[in-house]
Amino acid sequence: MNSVSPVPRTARAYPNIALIKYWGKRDELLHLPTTSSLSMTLDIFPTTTTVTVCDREFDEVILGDEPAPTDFAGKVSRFLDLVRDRAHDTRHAYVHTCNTVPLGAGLASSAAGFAALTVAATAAYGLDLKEPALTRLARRGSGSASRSICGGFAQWHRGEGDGTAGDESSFAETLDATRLNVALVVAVVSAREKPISSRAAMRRTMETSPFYLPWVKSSAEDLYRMRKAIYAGDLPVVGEVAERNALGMHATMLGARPAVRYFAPGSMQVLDRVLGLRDEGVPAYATMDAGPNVKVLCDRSDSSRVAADLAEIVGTEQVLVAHPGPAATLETA
Ligand code: 2P0
Repeated sequence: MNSVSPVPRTARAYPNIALIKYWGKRDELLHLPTTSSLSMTLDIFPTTTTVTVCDREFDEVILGDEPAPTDFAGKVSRFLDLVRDRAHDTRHAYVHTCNTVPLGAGLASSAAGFAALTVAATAAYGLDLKEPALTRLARRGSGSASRSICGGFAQWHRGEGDGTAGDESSFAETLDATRLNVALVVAVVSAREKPISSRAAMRRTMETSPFYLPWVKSSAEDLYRMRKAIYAGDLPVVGEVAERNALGMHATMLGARPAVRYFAPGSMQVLDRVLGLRDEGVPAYATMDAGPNVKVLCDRSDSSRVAADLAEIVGTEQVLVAHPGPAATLETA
């Protein structure tokens, strides 16, 4: 048993949007992905989480001002078991988490949530983990959380092999993107609840879609081109590769049985507008995740123009502008 004093430890982390997507696991327990992915951490809607180790019989999880729903609390508790195991400490914890993502904004809160929990919980249990180890642990909560440990642009490596070898080699790291000066404009098309969770949808896609393996193969080529373009500050290549990688991921879902379709009529309208912007000489590129909302990558200097155009389709209130944001951080005790 560790003799850590029950000091509350607080961490903050931000959502990320993948430009090369994660869609499918080769190991469901260790959350080892089929492909490497690449993302931008945002500067909006952080999750702030405080973990206090204490002598109580159960973990207590508070979400905002209320006790967390049972399934949410269960996920947090199972994640804390991984931390306790590493810290050789069996004590339970009080967890308070505040998530600022507006309901239905289409910015998955699980990435920021598990990244903040990873940083706060490891500190609370007295573990001193460096960034690669934090990203590997965050991955066990939610795959995409590994990328929210890093600031700016990050690559989550699929890793090689299975079991321990896979676990040790599947981590995220920050990429040099100093030559890119971008914004991500989010068009909230619908606040409707997802028809199917991304975890279930990616499993079904892998198991039933004939388009899945070709996408996995092309994703490796996309990643190679994207990394070079990010380093060179080449927005048109970054954007074109991001757009085709995302549309390819959605194509794999449309081939699943039964099909998984996250597109809504408004998504198509926004995608059309993005093509229109390009025709008008504005480099703007779309990406979509497990929902109908569309995120548009553009130069920072074009973000007002892009936001105004998208507001004509979805309404001003439904447009958010984000930029590359910070890594997950621990508040000083
Ligand atoms: C991504 N998504 O790369 C992809 C694109 C959604 C579409 O990561 O099962 O919540 O917890 O590892 O990380 C959403 O999946 O899934 C996701 P789990 P996660 O951002």
